[in-house]
This record gives sequence, C-alpha cells and structure tokens, in this order.
Amino acid sequence: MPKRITQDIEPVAGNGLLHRRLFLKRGAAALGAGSLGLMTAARAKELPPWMQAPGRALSGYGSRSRFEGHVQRQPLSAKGTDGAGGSWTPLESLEGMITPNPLHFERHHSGIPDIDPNRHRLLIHGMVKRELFFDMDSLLRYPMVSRTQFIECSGNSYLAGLPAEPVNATCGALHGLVACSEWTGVPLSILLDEAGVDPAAAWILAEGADAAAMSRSVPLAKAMDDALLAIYQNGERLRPDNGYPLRLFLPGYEGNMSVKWLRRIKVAATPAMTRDETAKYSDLRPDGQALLFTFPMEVKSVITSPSPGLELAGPGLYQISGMAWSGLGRIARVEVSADRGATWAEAALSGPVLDKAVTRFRMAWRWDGSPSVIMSRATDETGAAQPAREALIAAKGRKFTYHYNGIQAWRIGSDGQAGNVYA
Ligand SMILES: Nc1nc2c(c(=O)[nH]1)N[C@H]1C(S)=C(S)[C@@H](COP(=O)(O)O)O[C@H]1N2
Ligand SMILES: [Mo]
Repeated sequence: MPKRITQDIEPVAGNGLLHRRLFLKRGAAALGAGSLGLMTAARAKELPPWMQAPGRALSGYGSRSRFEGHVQRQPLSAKGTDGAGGSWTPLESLEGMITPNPLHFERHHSGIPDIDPNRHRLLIHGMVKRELFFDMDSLLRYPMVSRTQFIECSGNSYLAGLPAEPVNATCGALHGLVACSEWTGVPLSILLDEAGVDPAAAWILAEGADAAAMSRSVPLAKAMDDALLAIYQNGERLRPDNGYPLRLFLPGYEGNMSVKWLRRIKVAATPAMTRDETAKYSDLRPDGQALLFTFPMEVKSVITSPSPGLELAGPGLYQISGMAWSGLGRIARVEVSADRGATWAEAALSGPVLDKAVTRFRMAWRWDGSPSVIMSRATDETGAAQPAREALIAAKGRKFTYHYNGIQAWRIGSDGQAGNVYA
C-alpha cells in the first residue's frame, strides 16, 4: 500500500474513525478491495442471461427495477376513514441529497384530494388593492425559479428521542418525515406585488383545497422573501400526494405551513389563529405554557447507514453515510463519533452544500467487530449545533412533540445489527 494511503487511513478519532481525506483520494478504493477479490476472472467473462437476448420495450413513463420493490414508504395504510395519516421516507434505502418523488414522505389531515387542474383556482384577497384570481394556465405564464430545498414535518424525530425507552425502528420510521427536492414555481412575492399589499398588513393566511381546508398563517415578511408557489417537484408536476397542482413552499419552515393544494391566500394584519397553529403545531413547555409560531426547523443530522435493518457483514472498513439539514441556512460541518460521543471527527460533505437543503456526509470507519455506538452532530452556518438529547430535554422538557432535533445514536452489536439507543 502506498505510504500516503497508509497515513490517510490512520484513525482520527476513537474506535476506528478514519480521516475524511480517504474519500477525497484514490485511496478510497481500499474500501472495496475485499468484495472484488471474490469474483474470479473466469466468472467475470461469462455472459449473463440479460446479454443473450434484447431487453424489454420502451415505455411512456418509467418505473424502477423489479428488484427494488421492497423500498417503500412506511406505514402505507391511512388510519381510519378520514384520510388522516402519514407515510415516512425510507431514508436508510436512499443516497445523495434528493428524495425521489414516489418516496417523498406524505402527511395529510384529510386525505389526498383528486384535483382537476383545469378547475383549480387560486384566490388572493384581503388587505390588497385588487383581488386576484388565477387558474393554472395563467400561473404557468409567470417567471419561475427553481430551488433545491428540504421540507420537514415538525413532528419528525420525536419518536426517536422523547419516549421513556428508545423505540426500535428503522431510520426512516424514526426520522423519515423529511425530504429534499428541486422545487420550481412562481415566487409568491410577484403575485403579492401585483395585488398591491396594504402597508398595514403583516400576515397572510394560506388555505388548502382538501376536505380539511388546512390553513396556516405566515408572516408577510416570509411570504415576500422566499415563499414559492410550487408547481414542479424534481422536474415534473407535483404529485397529488405532495399538493398537485399547486402548493405553498416555505423554505426552512415547519412542513405544516407549506400548504398543499393551495386555493386561497388572504392578506391580513394579524394571524388567523387557525386550529393547526393553536391546538396543534405549538410547543408545550415544562411550565404548561405553549409556544406558538415556532417556524424554522433547526439543525439536524442522522446516520442513514449503518442504521437499524442494515447489518454490518463483519469487521472491516465501512462507509458511514448520513444526511444533515438546517432551516436556518447551509450546513457548515458534520462530526461523527464511533465511541458514544467521547471523541469526534469531521465528516466529508458531499457537494453541493446548498441553503436549506439536505447535505450528504460521509465518514470512513474501521469497525473492529466490538459493540459500538455511532452518532452524528451537525452545525449550520449560523453556528447553531445539534444538541445532545439530554440537553434538549433539559431545555425544553418532555411535553413537546414538535421540533425535536437531538443527536441520534445507533448502537452496533457484535452481530453487526444496529438499533436505537439513548447515549
Ligand atoms: N392542505 C394541506 N396542506 C398540508 C397538509 C394537509 O394535511 N393539508 N399537511 C401539512 C403537513 S403537517 C406537512 S408536514 C406537509 C407535508 O408535505 P408532504 O405531504 O408533501 O410531504 O404538508 C403540509 N401541508
Ligand atoms: Mo407536519
């Protein structure tokens, strides 16, 4: 082995964490050496069956390999008949920063409406000089922008850290109410400018066209800053699950405010105090008072591999892979520990590192086969760092369910199995 590689794979923190340089150089090939050795030259020369006859025909709309059918959102079934429920993105099965549309998590309060885009309308009214009424064709004529950003339900992750005993479930089932897409649409500010906002206005109310008519109040400053009327998701029209034909998208803010199936925006002086911003999506403090309007999703990260359900095959070199995001800006740094937080080392960030987007991080780990606890800790460009679970509970108590962003620890047993652990 060349000298430089030998140096690069020197541990940089306890229990076998290796320098992130390993992934920035050809030395990374060292990770794969074992498995390639199994294939003999003779077997590699045989023609596999799929090379012996032409493959199947073209199709108008693509589908994934039949060997990937097990990768599913979970749980799939809606509870009850009112259509309320959610499905989680299987984070442990995905890589990179983009969430494929069919695996984008879902959260709806009254099912998915079957909206005919030709009959869908958006009304802008309230404290404006002129009311505006749009159909989809007229909206599509406005200049659009595209942004790659995450959306996260503020109820995400509480199951991973707030129950008295750690819940054992996959990474996706614990943290999968987050997804990152390229969103394309019309900046809301363009339409509000056209409507002529009254200088005394300070809020908007956004309402969806679902049976719940789900609605949230949004500060006018956010509406005028980077709020998007999203029409496209990763290049194609939104999925019905995610708001077809039109949704509000509020970068960095709790997912609930990104009203799907958007039909109405009312400009107002005060917040409307809707059900979803009073009875729900408020944060109960230890003293029994509730905090309202806690909009930004704070910095978080989680290791997606290894994680529960993904078994390590035996001692050796592994790639720790995970995702980090912050509703306050870019990810500045992710650190990883393999010794229950005693020592930490900086992970490699996989670019581009975008504002309010998921950032993929990677770390090389030489696992010696002994029981270990691995964890990740993200810091964003504002300097905010992801808190330890105990520190978060000490500050916020145990009664809150939204905005949990504590550090996630996975224990790895000597059998290579991972599980949720409080560390
Ligand atoms: N009209 C409407 N908008 C809605 C909801 C809803 O039930 N109805 N759910 C909200 C919640 S709680 C979240 S977290 C996000 C989820 O977006 P997604 O289903 O596209 O992942 O949509 C929000 N927008
Ligand atoms: Mo949500």
